[in-house]
Amino acid sequence: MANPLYDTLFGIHADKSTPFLHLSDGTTVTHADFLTLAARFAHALTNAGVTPGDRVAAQIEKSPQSLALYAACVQAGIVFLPLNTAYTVSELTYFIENSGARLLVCDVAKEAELSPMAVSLGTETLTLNADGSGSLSDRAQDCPDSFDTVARHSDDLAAFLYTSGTTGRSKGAMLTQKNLLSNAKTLAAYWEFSDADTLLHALPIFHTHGLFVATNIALLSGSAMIFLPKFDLDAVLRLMPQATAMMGVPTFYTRLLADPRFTRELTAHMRLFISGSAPLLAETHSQFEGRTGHRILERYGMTETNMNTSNPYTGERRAGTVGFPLPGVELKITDPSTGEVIPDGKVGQIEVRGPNVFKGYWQMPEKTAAELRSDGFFITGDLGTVDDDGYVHIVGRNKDLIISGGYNIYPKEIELVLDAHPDVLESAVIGVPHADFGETVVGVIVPAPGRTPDLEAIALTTTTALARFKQPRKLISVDELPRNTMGKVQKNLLRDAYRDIFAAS
Ligand code: MCA
Ligand code: AMP
Repeated sequence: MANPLYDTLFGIHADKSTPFLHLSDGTTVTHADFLTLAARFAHALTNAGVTPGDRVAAQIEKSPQSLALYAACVQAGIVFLPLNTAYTVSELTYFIENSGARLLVCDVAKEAELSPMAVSLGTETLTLNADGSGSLSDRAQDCPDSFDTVARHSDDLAAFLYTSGTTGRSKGAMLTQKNLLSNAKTLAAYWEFSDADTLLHALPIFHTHGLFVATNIALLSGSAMIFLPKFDLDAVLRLMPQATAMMGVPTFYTRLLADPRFTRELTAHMRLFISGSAPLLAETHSQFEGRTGHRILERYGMTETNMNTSNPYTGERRAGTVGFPLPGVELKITDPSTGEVIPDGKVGQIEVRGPNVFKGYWQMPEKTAAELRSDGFFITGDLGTVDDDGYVHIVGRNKDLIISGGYNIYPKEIELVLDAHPDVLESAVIGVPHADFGETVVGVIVPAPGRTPDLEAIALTTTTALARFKQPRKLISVDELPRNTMGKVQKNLLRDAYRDIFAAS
């Protein structure tokens, strides 16, 4: 038995001295070098007692080594669990405990605060730093440079990605080898990636977009990547002339457009710009075309499903739409209350089915059953419509979600933290328009009876509980929250009331 994901993405490059990662210091990691690194890591993981099916959690900076840890996990049949580097100890504790991770890999700078928590949960800790050093690398150094790939079935788990929920509890989305591989194959073909491409990679690699969409496609098609530690405008502008394609969240494109150095000449040789993870404003789409002559290709996906729809590579890339269902993906628009299909042109909830759709939420059968129908359709929580030409439009969300700079933020999680403060009776967290991040977080609180809330002190409590990107950028105190006759908080009224407070940021 083989290991389809490893064989198809990584194994095909064995012994090839072709360039894989171009780094910002001018050096290049070849495919062969990368696979050697991955094989040594696979030995180090196995020597540490990690066995196939175990979870390895990683909160590490983006580097060739951190990407090699992903490859090592795939090769050794280990479930890879990447975590946002912004998460706090409190958030990490939940992920480690819930996933039952066997091993946590973190930066040495975080080891002192994370290790006691990991020990208490029976999880070993190793370190991997941004420069590639650390105890994992030390252990890998003398290991053999090849590793016997562990056989896996296409339905075996390859990765866990945690996604928050409307109840405030994060859920581990279980992604199989087939989920990842089928989507990579579809996208690489749909977007015509080849070994002639160089992908400008400035996304983080702890989410679907940067890890699976970008990296898996590059691996599958033999493309090289300009592998930047993060989105750094100067570096992106400097290195774009060496790239043929770029993937980004809308913030990447608005930041580029705000810089006069971003010109038609700079992008003349580029083949493709792709946007996703958050809505791309039609205005950004047309400004981009006006400046560069390129039409950004927008696509739509989720952690649970990988990519579902895409505008066409050849054919009209229609602004304000997310294109057509990808080959092999079925999409229907249903009535949220009955689940019945509703006619084209009408707005309803988007449901999708295909080999891309995940296996369920880790140890949460009720939540899985609530969102993944027994016939395989996944209820995305997005509201949309399909126009006469078949283009899918996302018009809203049936879930309480804020997307800031491409990161998903579930208000409930923040409301639970605010509500726990003694000065707070209740709270409502909303997303308001923000020029850079698309949306940003505002917390509206009602003081507890007889208390005068100290907003700065309340804000401080969010800093230990929540990653920086989730922390409200503004707290507002009101006498009461607007409610409908059913007693439900009317967040739309709050959004309307505060929609301009960050408009010019
Ligand atoms: C950083 N900060 C943020 C965000 N990022 N705050 C809100 N939202 C954010 N996204 C904080 C920093 O901690 C800092 O806090 C302050 O904002 C300013 O930081 P800045 O230097 O401007 O930020 P940055 O480092 O340049 O990052 C912005 C970014 C980054 C480049 C937009 O967030 C990013 O790379 N986003 C991509 C996310 C992504 O890959 N999403 C895909 C998810 P302080 O106040 O302390 O200074 S996968 C997905 O959604 C699905 C499957 C899909 O369809 O793809
Ligand atoms: P995540 O939970 O990080 O996987 O984010 C998935 C959510 O991001 C989707 O359910 C959508 O609400 C949103 N999303 C992703 N791509 C797009 C897009 N191109 N346009 C609008 N929303 C998007």
